[in-house]
This record gives sequence, C-alpha cells and structure tokens, in this order.
Amino acid sequence: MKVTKEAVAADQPPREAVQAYVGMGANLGDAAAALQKALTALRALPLTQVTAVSSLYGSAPVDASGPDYLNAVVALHTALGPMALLDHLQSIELDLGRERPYRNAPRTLDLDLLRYGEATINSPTLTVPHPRMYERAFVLQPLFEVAPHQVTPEALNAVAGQRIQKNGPFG
Ligand code: A4P
Ligand code: MG
Repeated sequence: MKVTKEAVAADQPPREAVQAYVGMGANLGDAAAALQKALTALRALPLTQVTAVSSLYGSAPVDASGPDYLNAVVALHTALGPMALLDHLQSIELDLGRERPYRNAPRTLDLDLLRYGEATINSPTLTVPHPRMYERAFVLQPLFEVAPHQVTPEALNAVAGQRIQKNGPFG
C-alpha cells in the first residue's frame, strides 16, 4: 500500500475525481442477490463510474459467526466527497434491508470504503484506509484482483491462512 501524505477532512468535496475501492460482504439470506443489487446501486451513484469488479469470493467468517460470506471488491472513479460516498454506501445497505443487532452480526449486506484516492481520513464516522482491511483475506484477495498495486505480496502472505475461494464471476 502507498503511504498517504495528506490528511483529508471527511466532508471535504474532492478537487477532482479519485479512485476509490469498496469492499462488499454478505452472509445472510440470498447473499449473491444482495451483492448483485448493491452493485447495480453503485453503478447508479451520481458523479461515479464503476471501473472494475472483482470475482465473487466465498470466505469463512472472520471475527464473526454464521454461514460463509460472499465477498467482492468494486473500484470506483468518483467525484463524490468521502463523506457523501459513505452516506450513499449506508443508504444502499439500509435499502437492502440490513439489520445491525450487534457488532459483526451476520448481515445481509456490508459495504466498506477501503480506500479513497490517497487519502487518510480519521473522522468520528469514517476511517480510511479501512482500519481492518490488512487483516482480512476477504478484502485483500479481491482488492488484489482489481488493483494489484494496492496490495503487496507481504500483505497477501500475512492473511494466507484464512479460508477463501473464488466462486466465479460477478457483475
Ligand atoms: N466507518 C468508519 N470507517 C468506515 C469505512 N471506511 N467504511 C463507520 C465504512 N464504514 C466506516 O459500520 C459501523 C460504522 O463504521 C459506520 O456507521 C461508519 O460510520 P458497520 O458496518 O455498521 O459496523 P459493524 O458491522 O458493526 O462493524 P464493521 O467494523 O463494519 O465490521 P467489518 O469490519 O466491516 O467486518 N468475514 C468474512 N469472511 N467476510 C466479511 O465480509 N465482515 C465482517 C464485518 C466480519 N467478518 C467477515 C466479514
Ligand atoms: Mg462495515
């Protein structure tokens, strides 16, 4: 990963469009349908283009219980500010019926903002890069697929013990 140079206020509008990466996960109900609907919603975001979509991965729950997850990563080129983008991600989660009874509860849909350009963001509601992404094969493997420059071999190696497999194409 590139070391970021610039602290960015979360509500600052971007000066220009940036490349952002969104991690998607679901492990309840029809998880594949939830991810597909979420992708359709991401494609409809204002000021935003989906530029790459990873394969669909199946993964064992990490720090969580319940059935295996389906995970994917989507690359966006967006002129939305980071906070506006997070708001949209949360709206999509809510629209698709996510419930949050407790932290890391099984969920119908989880959308995480992994990277926003080169920004480092530490606001009460948004931390970028996502604080746990480097601990998780279910993030790093699909991110490596769409943006190999974002993931070092060392980072992939560090999560090599986690069970994950490519289930097939997505999008
Ligand atoms: N928030 C801060 N930074 C961010 C960011 N970069 N992206 C805040 C998204 N949200 C961010 O989110 C809680 C709050 O985090 C948001 O309101 C936002 O203001 P949440 O998704 O409701 O939180 P949570 O589910 O309680 O926890 P969290 O930390 O989001 O869970 P994770 O870390 O996303 O992990 N195992 C497998 N195999 N696959 C998975 O997809 N997912 C999780 C959830 C656990 N284990 C998993 C998987
Ligand atoms: Mg989350």
